Amino acid sequence: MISALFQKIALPALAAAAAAGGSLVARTPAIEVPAYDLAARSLEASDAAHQAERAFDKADHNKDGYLSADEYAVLGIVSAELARLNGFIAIDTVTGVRTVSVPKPVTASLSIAQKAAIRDQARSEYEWIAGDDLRLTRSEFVDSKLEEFISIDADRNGILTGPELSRFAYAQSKLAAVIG
Ligand SMILES: [Ca+2]
Ligand SMILES: [Ca+2]
Repeated sequence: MISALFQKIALPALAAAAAAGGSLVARTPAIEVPAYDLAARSLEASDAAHQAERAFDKADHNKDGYLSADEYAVLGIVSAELARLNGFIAIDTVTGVRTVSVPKPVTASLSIAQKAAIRDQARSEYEWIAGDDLRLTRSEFVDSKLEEFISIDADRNGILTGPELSRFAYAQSKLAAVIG
């Protein structure tokens, strides 16, 4: 009698558990592992170039193969907003997305004045990177990021680690225009 009652209760419960387990498995394929769970330990120049290519493609909104001054400025503002919100920079490396934390993360969004400061900074960077024709190509953009990589690689070993990594992430965040 008791065992019959137990079976009546247990079987639906088991079925429910099996269904839940089944759906859990179905909902967590490897591809859905959070992309931002891996902190970078080091970055190579090829990673910086890979990240730059991805960033360029996202920033080139009208897909004409160039970044306009506006597209470049929007990239800076979006980068700063994301860095403030997340407290890290996501870097699209050769082996996948890695994160590097950035200082003073704040959840509030940027003020109009802060966006203007980032835009001003972006304008002077843009003129420098794009050159006299004021057309910023993909290779100019990637080269500028590689130059940045080299300038940040203080010990000249071709790899960014520790404080170099932090400086690289901070440079990508564009927060220097608002934090200093
Ligand atoms: Ca464009
Ligand atoms: Ca180094």
